[in-house]
Amino acid sequence: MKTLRIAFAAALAVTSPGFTASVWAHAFLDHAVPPVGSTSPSAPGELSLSFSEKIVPAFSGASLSSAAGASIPTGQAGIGPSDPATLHVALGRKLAPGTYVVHWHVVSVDTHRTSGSYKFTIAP
Ligand SMILES: [Cu+2]
Repeated sequence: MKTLRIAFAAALAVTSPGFTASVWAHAFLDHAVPPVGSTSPSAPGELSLSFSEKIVPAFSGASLSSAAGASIPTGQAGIGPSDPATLHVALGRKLAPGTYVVHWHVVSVDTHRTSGSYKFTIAP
């Protein structure tokens, strides 16, 4: 009986810290400009995506499409020198009113890959 209890405690000690570390280390989208799900009267000059962890720019990027799925050309995604957790994507020309979808994929500095998408709308 005593042996069993010790084995159980040892298993808990091994698995719990590892599980916590892997959950906390991934980069998830924290906030964006234009904001996730927002409707804005003016077209943005760039997209800005701020993540929960520092990201590796060489393996991170974002693309833009219309709500119908048509690809919209953008500039190269990059990070600024002052904030390695924020991805900036320049927009070449002014976006027409409508709903847009941003697809992002990033690799955080711990080498884990995450991706996602969100919408924003420019009001007519
Ligand atoms: Cu991670």
